[in-house]
Amino acid sequence: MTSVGVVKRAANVLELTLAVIKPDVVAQPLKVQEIKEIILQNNFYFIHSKILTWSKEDAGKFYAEHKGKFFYNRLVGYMTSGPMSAHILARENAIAHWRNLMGPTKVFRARDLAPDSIRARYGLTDTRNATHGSDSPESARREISIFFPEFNMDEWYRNEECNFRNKTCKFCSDKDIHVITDNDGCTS
Ligand code: 3AN
Repeated sequence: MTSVGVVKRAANVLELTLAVIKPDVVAQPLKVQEIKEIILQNNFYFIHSKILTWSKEDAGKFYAEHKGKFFYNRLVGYMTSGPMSAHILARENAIAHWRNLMGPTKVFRARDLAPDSIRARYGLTDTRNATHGSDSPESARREISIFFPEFNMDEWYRNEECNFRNKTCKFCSDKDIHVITDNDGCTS
């Protein structure tokens, strides 16, 4: 358990987003730890976490919208070069907040416009930009289903969302997820 893992209770419905720490960062465990600390300090809940390595087919499915662009082959090569750390995060306004923490897609733009952002601090180039985050509720649903096919988002909203919003949770660092530590307060 870590002390920054206790999340302030949220007033509004939690939103889910996909956060991915990309292969070159995962190869450096201290950097992964630092990024997770940033996520925890920003009051996100880790709902599910996994380490996984993509095949070229997996990358092609995920980045179908970029097929044909000049950076596509470089992007697929990079994203299949080693394990990634993937997380379903929950928070009020999770999608916008995580993208804001990451900063602009292009690392040099991030360094200029948002020097404290994750991509400015941990990114190397426009392709090797450290992290990924969904950009809309529709992308979050699609991307979470690709990374976590076993996760049922509708069921989570029906059965779990109110628990994470109303109960006390702690971050369990050995499993990389938040766990609920009390049994009262769930009103919906
Ligand atoms: P984001 O990840 O910020 O949503 P997208 O979806 O436009 O950005 O791009 C997906 C990924 O493609 C980026 N994370 C980055 O790795 C790569 N990429 C995007 N634009 C470029 C570019 N101009 N040059 C090289 N790689 C790029």
